[in-house]
Amino acid sequence: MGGLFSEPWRTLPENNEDNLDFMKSYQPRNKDVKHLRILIHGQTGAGKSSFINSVESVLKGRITGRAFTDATSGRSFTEEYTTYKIQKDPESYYSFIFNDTMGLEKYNTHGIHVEDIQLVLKGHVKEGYQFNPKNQLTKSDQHYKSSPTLDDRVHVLVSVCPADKVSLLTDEVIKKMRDIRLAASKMKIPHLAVLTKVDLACPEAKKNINNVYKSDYLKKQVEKFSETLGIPENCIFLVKNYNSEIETNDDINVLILVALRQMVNFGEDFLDNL
Ligand SMILES: Nc1nc2c(ncn2[C@@H]2O[C@H](COP(=O)(O)OP(=O)(O)O)[C@@H](O)[C@H]2O)c(=O)[nH]1
Ligand SMILES: [Mg+2]
Repeated sequence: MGGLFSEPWRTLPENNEDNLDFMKSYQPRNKDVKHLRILIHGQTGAGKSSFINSVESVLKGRITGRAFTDATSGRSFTEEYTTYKIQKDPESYYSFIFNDTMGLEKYNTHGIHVEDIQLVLKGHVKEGYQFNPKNQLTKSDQHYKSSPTLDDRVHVLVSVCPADKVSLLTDEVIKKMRDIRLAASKMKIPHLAVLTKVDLACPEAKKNINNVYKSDYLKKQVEKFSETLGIPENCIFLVKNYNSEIETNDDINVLILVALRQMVNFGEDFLDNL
C-alpha cells in the first residue's frame, strides 16, 4: 500500500482559524450573486452527502446529519435535485450552497444526459426535480426554469470519488465524468475534486489522519485521478468525512476546510472573469 514520506507532499495550515474566519465572513464579491453555488457530483456511495454533512459539521463545530447519507449504498438515495444551505447564526446562512445530484450509475443503461447536466450548470433546473434516466428535462416541465439568473447558475463543479476506488473506475464512468467536465469547461466553470474515504484507502491515514498528505499511496491516487480526468493535481483534495465520529476534530476539519476554501476561491475567480 506504499509508505509515508517523512515530509508532507502538500502542506496544510497550522490551524483552522483563518479558514473558518474566511468562511464566516465570505460574501461573493459579485453583487449579482447571493450565494456561490457548488455542484457536487459523483457515483452513488462516493461520499457526496457525507461531504456536505461534514462541511456543515466543521462549520457548526458539532456533528450534523442533514443531507441524509445512505449506509447501504446500493441505490441512489438522493434522487432529487436538492440545495443545501448552512445556517451561520439564527439570522443568516453561509454565502455558499451545495447542490447534490443523483448518483451517476442510474444512467448506466441509457448513458448520461449530458444535456441535463448542462441545464443544471446553466441554472435551468429547479429544486425538487427528479432526474430521470429515461427522459431529459424539457422546457415544458414545471421544474424547468426558463430565465435563470447568475445566482441560479453553477459556479463551481466538484467531482467526488472514494480514494480507494480511483483505480476501479470503469471506462463508462470515466467517460461520463469527462463529459461533465467538458460541459463545465465550455462554460469556463472551474472543476475541483474531492477524494473521500482516505481512512479506507490507506491504513496509515486511518491510524493517524495527519498522515494523509504524507501517504505515498494517496499521492498516487491523486495523480491517477488527475491523469484520468484531466483535473490538475492541485485541484484535487483528500478528505475523511465524518461518518463514525461523534465529535469534530481539528485534524479532520483542516482537510475539509482546505478543500472548501479552494472551492470558494475558484468560484470567486469564475465570477470575477465573467
Ligand atoms: N470510512 C469512511 N466512510 C465514508 C466516508 N465518506 C462517506 N462514507 C460512507 O460511505 C457511504 C456512502 O456515503 P454517502 O455520503 O451516502 O454517499 P453519496 O451516495 O455519494 O451521497 C456511507 O455509509 C458513509 O458513511 C469517509 O470519508 N470514510
Ligand atoms: Mg447522497
